[in-house]
Amino acid sequence: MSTYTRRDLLSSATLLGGWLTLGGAAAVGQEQWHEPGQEPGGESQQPATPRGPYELPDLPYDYADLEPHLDAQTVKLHHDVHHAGYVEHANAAIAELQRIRERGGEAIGGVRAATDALSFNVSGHLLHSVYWQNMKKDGGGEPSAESAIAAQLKRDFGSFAAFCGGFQAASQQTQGSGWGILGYEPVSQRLLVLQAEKHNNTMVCGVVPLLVLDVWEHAYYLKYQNRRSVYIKAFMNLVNWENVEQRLQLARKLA
Ligand code: MN3
Repeated sequence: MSTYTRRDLLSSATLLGGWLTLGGAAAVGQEQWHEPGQEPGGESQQPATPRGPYELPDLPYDYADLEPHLDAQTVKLHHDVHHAGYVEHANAAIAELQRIRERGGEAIGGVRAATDALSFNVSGHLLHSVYWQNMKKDGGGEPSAESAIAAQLKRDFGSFAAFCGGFQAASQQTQGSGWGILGYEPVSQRLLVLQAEKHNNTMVCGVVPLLVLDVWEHAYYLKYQNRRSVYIKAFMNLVNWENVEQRLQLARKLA
């Protein structure tokens, strides 16, 4: 971390979909507040809705650009409704924890519930932010032979094909709703293929996600119904390997 300046960290925020900006949650406690339908100084008894620190990122393409692999309706609902919900609830959890602290932390049960909501919703927001950037129109194939990600996939998994097999199997076999994840583990400086159940369970602490595959049913059911394996194969045709390469280059600076 010594060579990784705060400016690097901040400039990488967009690329990493916010994953590395947790330390930058200096924003926590500095939230800007607004109360829908209420003028400043009003007397609503409803809790204020926090505007931040998390925000829904724009998609880096149009809804229909990922067809035929992902249909426009799925992408629109997934981003505009599901991802937006995680952002809203992540901000609400931050706000609730702030309120508990201001009350002196006496509501211990409230801390438990708000911290659980924080883990689930912040993880959901960050993973979706990476997921959108991991895809592009006319993606797929293999990473450039000269890229660092190509070399490290071969070093850590034996071959690109072996990585693909493991990544797709992890995604396919994720129990219930969750994610298949290719991540960089900074202590061993190795790539790992992981599963996340829901958004936050069974993850390895400190792993930086480089390539993530949402296998919640909302990610594919409209087009693929119960055929998760077909969706997974379709996703591989969308992978933006240049984005994965950029994430690896930044993650290596954490070692
Ligand atoms: Mn999702």
